[in-house]
Amino acid sequence: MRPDTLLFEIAWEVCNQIGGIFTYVKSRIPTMLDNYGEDYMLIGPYIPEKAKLDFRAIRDPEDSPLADAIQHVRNLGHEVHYGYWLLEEARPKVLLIKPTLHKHQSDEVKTRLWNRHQISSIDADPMVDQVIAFGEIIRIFLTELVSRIDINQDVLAHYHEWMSATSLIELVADKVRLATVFTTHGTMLGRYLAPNERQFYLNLPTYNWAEKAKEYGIEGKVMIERIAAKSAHVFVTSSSLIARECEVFLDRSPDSIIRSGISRKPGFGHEVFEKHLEKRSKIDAFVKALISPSYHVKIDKTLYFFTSGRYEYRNKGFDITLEAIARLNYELTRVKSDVTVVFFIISKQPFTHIRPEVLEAKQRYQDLQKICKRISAKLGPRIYTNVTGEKSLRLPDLNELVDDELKLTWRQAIALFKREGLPPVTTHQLRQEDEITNFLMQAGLNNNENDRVKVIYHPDFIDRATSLFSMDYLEFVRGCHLGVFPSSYEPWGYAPMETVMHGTPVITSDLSGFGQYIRSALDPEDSDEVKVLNRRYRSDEETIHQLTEILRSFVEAFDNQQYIPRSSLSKHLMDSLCWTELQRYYKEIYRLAMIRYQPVADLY
Ligand code: 1S3
Repeated sequence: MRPDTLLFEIAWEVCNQIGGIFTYVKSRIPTMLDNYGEDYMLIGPYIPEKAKLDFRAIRDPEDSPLADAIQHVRNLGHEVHYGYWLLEEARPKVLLIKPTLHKHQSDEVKTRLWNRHQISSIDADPMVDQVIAFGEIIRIFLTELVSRIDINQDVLAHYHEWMSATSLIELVADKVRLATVFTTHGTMLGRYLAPNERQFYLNLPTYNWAEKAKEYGIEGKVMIERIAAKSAHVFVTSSSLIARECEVFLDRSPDSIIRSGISRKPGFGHEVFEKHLEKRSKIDAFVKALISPSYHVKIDKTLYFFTSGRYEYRNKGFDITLEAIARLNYELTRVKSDVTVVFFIISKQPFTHIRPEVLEAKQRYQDLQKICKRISAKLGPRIYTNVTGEKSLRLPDLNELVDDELKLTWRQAIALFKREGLPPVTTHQLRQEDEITNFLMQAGLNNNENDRVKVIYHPDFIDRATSLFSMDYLEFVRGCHLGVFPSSYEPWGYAPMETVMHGTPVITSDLSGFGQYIRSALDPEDSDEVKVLNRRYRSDEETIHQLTEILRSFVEAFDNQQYIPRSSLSKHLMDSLCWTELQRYYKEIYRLAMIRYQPVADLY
């Protein structure tokens, strides 16, 4: 690949967090900038409420093919924003495109997609309409850009998942002068069939993709995915699990399987433990604020478990996890354990606002802390004067040392802090009940004082700017004791990988790409840090049983030894999961894409 090749990375989750593709793209950016610098740019959808958090518009570049191409798209009436994606690690350039078209334009594009590629969008859902609009505007932009740049400058477009890919199909069909790579992070049919069909993996070779796409009403999406996979100069996925689906559902084996990574190594040994203690104290504060207005909770006998990810109830194993924690609660209550487990569920579901009782509890807890600080500030000098004065060596009566005003403020703060009801289970007001709340209700997991497992369902991703925990997601992960991810469909699995790499032990499954990789790299039977559940040949009931047992023995080990393990993967294993190490595979596939797109004559 020539050094000045322009590289576009195109994904629906650029500046738009929905699931793991966001983490993938975001974490790879520092390495991409190190390698491609100013020639690297991302393209994503413009979603105003998300863009306002981490996008900053800047003036268009002057007198350049890029500026002309952006202007061309705007002249056609499309809304395009050029600026920086404001990440902690880096600030890459991004182009955000409002994914809408006028009705007549949309009809025209849909007709073209049907005539040229048999992509059906009759009765398309609003998501498909947006995807088609997004793709059309990218097509116009890249066509224009390529026509304006020097003939000797190469362009490569790396697309992720079907939502980004209609322009790939069109640009290749139009023979526009650019190389394309398509990465699929799962397949549409896999996502739909895995949770609904019995023995999905066993029956995989027997499925007829067209019949199944029709049965599940996802023909348009599947066709976009299939044609993108077939059209791309290079086709990639992240695990052998998905590679097999690609053969059956997309009729193309990936050219390459590249595991996913993280941007930098999160540290070793005591550093990991110190960070855990620091972050844990913030979670302690949140839990005390939420629970102690209702009843006392012994923080030094409390463990924090969590699960997180895209809201796919069965695929991400939320169903198995909830059943296991309900059984764990039953078991711990039966043996009258004095350990409390607080179980956090972090996902994204439509909500209207953070529940006022959660914000109030946080505020009142902070007020109490301030009063405590005022009391100790006053007490300190008074105790000192008292013991150095004439009554020296006598223990002072602390009550006498606090004045009435402070006592009153304290009593009032306590009265306000206490509440009648139980601690809230859900931190945000959901627009409607979902499978998680229904399960919790039905299982009676409502944060009763006697329950040994308390649940906090946080239906929003954790982001530093808006975080109820006063930290970002990875800091929260560091503060917890265990991550639980028994997925039944998990192409790779960022959540378990990031968790264990940040020092928190994790449970994953043999149906996740990461779980399979870790099994090949270390023996999970002997490992405290990663447990890999056997889901592939087991029933749900067997998996729930196995998971409950692992959770129970984790609690037991903590109760017996008061020891909270932190994980420390070997340096070699950590390195193998860092983008700096994995980048060489991308260099190879980019090179392959350039070779394939050039007419053979051009190579000589
Ligand atoms: C996908 O995101 P998801 O949460 O929808 O892509 C991720 C990055 O490759 C992957 O880790 C995850 O398993 C997939 O499911």
